[in-house]
Amino acid sequence: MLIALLPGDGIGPEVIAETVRVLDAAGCGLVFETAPVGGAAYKSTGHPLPPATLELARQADAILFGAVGDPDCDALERHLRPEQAILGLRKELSLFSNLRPAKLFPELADASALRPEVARQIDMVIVRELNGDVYFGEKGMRKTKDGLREGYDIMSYNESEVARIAHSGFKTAQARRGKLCSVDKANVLETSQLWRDVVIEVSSAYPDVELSHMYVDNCAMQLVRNPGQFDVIVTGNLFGDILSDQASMCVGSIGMLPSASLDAAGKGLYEPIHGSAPDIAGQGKANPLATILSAAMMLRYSLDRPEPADRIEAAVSKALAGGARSFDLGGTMSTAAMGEAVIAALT
Ligand code: GGG
Repeated sequence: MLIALLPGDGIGPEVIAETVRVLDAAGCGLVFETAPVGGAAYKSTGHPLPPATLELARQADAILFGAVGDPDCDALERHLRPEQAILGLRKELSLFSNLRPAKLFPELADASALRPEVARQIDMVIVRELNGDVYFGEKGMRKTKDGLREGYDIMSYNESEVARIAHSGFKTAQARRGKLCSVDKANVLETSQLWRDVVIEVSSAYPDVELSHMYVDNCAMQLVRNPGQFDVIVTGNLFGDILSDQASMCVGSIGMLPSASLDAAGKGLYEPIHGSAPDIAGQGKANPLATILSAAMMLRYSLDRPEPADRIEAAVSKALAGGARSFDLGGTMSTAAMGEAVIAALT
């Protein structure tokens, strides 16, 4: 099985290195081929997503991605910025369904931003749409009639884009506790009104799933007030981006949340939800667990290898129970020491 390794920028290479060590130690027998992406790729090739990197991603059985984002590139035109690499990969490969599980490891109840008894209730998946919304709508800068600069990003969804992510949400809920909450802003946004209408239409194919709707502002509040009410949340690109960062702090740290970005056939890109964290890059302070857990999702969803996926997840749990704590979790262990702790816990 060929894995395209795209470490990217900042802490990306550090968390990817530990993840490869864990996959090797778990005896997964994977073949890795590395390619530049993001700011690193811009600096070496002049493009954040070079054609050779995209081709490798197409050919591979799965993609393991670190993070992109580099302050050196802040002044570049938007199409050359590092973040365009991940948006380009998602769009080019039709990776429209982003699964972001948020579940508290019981050992991390004290690291949560919530009271431990509330944090312990969290066990949800956020299903974020990845190919539409303001990220991909027409955007630009213009002058108003009064001569003021005005930026704009068009938010748009068509019904087929909403229907396919709705199916992902319903199927994810069917495989779990059977509850789907669709999150929108239908009281204000036309895109959200369409979103709600289409989700309701799709729901007739899933009579076994209990569907509810929630405005995104209420959802942000409910995530800290009563997160145990959520099983699966399905939402758009922008809302999902924000809500999943919020959910990550409810389970201890943004360094803990993995993700899978899937196409209709199950091909996937796997990445931590965190970015490149340039403030701690190169210091060995990054938490590699979100990437290691993303690799476990890769084994399960794209490579049909549930056994090593289970073992890696169990090893993360055991390492945490044994006291492994990186800086974001209130500890002092380095990125490499965290990887080592997971390897030592593999059975
Ligand atoms: N590993 C996630 C990452 O690199 N995030 C940086 C980023 O630009 N993300 C945009 C997004 O998730 O929509």
